[in-house]
Amino acid sequence: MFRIGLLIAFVASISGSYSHYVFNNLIYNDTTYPEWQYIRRPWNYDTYFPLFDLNSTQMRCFTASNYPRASILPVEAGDTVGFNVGGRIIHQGPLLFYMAQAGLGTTAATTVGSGQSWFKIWETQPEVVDNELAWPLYNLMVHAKPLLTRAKHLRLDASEVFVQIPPCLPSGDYLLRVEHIALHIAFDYGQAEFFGSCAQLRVSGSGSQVPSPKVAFPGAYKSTDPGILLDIHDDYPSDYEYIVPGPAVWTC
Ligand SMILES: *[C@@H]1O[C@H](CO)[C@@H](O)[C@H](O)[C@H]1NC(C)=O
Ligand SMILES: *[C@@H]1O[C@H](CO)[C@@H](O)[C@H](O)[C@H]1NC(C)=O
Ligand SMILES: [Cu+2]
Repeated sequence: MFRIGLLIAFVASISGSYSHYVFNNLIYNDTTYPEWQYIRRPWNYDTYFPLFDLNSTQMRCFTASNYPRASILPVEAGDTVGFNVGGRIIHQGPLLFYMAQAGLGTTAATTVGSGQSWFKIWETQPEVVDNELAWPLYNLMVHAKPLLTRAKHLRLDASEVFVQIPPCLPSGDYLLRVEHIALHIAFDYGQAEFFGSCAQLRVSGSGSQVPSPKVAFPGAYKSTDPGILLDIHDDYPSDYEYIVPGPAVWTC
């Protein structure tokens, strides 16, 4: 009885909102702004529940249709912008950042991010730890053995994540999309978990390079992508090259 009680408590804690995460505060110039001031409130802001449907238009900014209007933060190309993480990034998987310029006649507050408009500006690579894939950013390991041997992936860390706005980015209004893909049960088809949100930025600067390649959400990912359908707990050689989902990173 005691063991069963423990197991249920543990499973409840990994499936509840307590253990998941959202990106809720923008951080800029050492200031952490209020929740959803410059970030579009995502559909799971109160549940922290993961999105599984990579075919959904929610893959753009993770919003529900009724999110409150957010403001636009002025930044300079080359500046570093961060997101505070509500909860903690506890699952293993890549952290990615994308941007999309606001469509013609729209602003960062009104653009929907449709079409081939998204380019990737950052992605994290795993390392092989104990023959499994592990993302070093989240590096305080919680060992839950022997209750769930597969729970080795549970790690606590990463309460803030940061990215540099490319210095050569042309000025204009942009969405900055942060995404974390949790892969701890991705060996089951369709079980990769997607978390993310979009900040609304007005970028100034004198950059003139054209970002590429650009992809659409949904469309950028497939359920069978080698970086989405895989067992990260498999037996990997130390030189294993993980293929990060989505396009190549655009660099200046
Ligand atoms: C951020 O810091 C820079 C440099 O100190 C300053 O020029 C800019 O006005 C600040 N912007 C905001 C929104 O705080
Ligand atoms: C996404 O759509 C494709 C094509 O219809 C389908 O094969 C796949 O199972 C879908 N993925 C999910 C997670 O629903
Ligand atoms: Cu999860």
